[in-house]
Amino acid sequence: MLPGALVAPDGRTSALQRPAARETPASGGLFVGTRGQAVVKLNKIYTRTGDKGTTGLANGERRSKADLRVEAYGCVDETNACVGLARLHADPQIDAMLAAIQNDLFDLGADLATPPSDKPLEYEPLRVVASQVARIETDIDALNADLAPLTSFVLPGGSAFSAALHLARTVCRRAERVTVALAAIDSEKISPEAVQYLNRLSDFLFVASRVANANGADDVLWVPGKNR
Ligand code: B12
Repeated sequence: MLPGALVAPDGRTSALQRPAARETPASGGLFVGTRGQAVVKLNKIYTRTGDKGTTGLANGERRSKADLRVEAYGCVDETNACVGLARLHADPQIDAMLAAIQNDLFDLGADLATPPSDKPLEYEPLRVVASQVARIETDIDALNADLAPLTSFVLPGGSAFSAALHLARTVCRRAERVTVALAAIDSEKISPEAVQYLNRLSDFLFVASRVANANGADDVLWVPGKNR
């Protein structure tokens, strides 16, 4: 393989080079792994490249750290951290679902960090795909099967697992709002599955939070105006 050749996840290689900024360990980014796969390498960790408040998207483009796209994948990161915390309390069935979700959320981060462009990239960017959204739907259906329908909103809390899932749900919904706001900007594009995934994920986290409250039996429902 040519030095610096880039290798796609499916093994395709190319002598195409990434911009220099992406090839140096100092700025981080793409490296070729021992099995030939493309890998994101976090080695030095502090690169000082962001000290003036900008950061590099996955395509190398510089943006402000306050840019809505950076905010979008930052919120996805927050969601993922909340999911990680929730997993401390998970049973094996939901833990397996959450483990898959944590990996998906990095796919989503990669997707959002790579703006779709009319100008073809020299590689196939990693995007969230419909089957990932469909898997979440299947998981929702499995968990929802034993739950009684609700007659009011649920106060976020109950068991430690349920409270953590509610927190993850609300952060996920923030990620969705920011992603939708990003998509509304004329000069920005996002893949449709990115929003679908976040929308479905918050529903999954809600249903899972009910399962985590004794299948809904321990849910405390909102009583409108109760304490007035
Ligand atoms: C998005 C992102 C994140 C996301 C996580 C990634 C995600 N996907 O969600 C978030 C926001 C969570 C994050 C967090 C952090 N990050 Co970060 N992150 C990035 C960023 C912008 C993109 C990385 C990425 O997701 N790439 C996705 C992969 C799939 O894309 P790709 O590399 O383009 O891979 C494709 C290519 O290989 C392609 N391909 C390429 N060439 C070719 C050629 C051909 C022919 C073909 C066919 C294909 C092909 O195929 C792949 C699939 O599409 C990079 C900056 C950059 N410019 O790379 C920093 C970067 C990797 N992060 C960095 C750091 C330091 C961190 C944090 C430690 C920061 C912190 N203090 O919190 C944390 C670590 C968190 C953790 N849990 O590990 C540094 C690493 C520096 C270093 N070298 O050590 C970077 C380089 C930023 C920087 N400072 O410059 N990060």
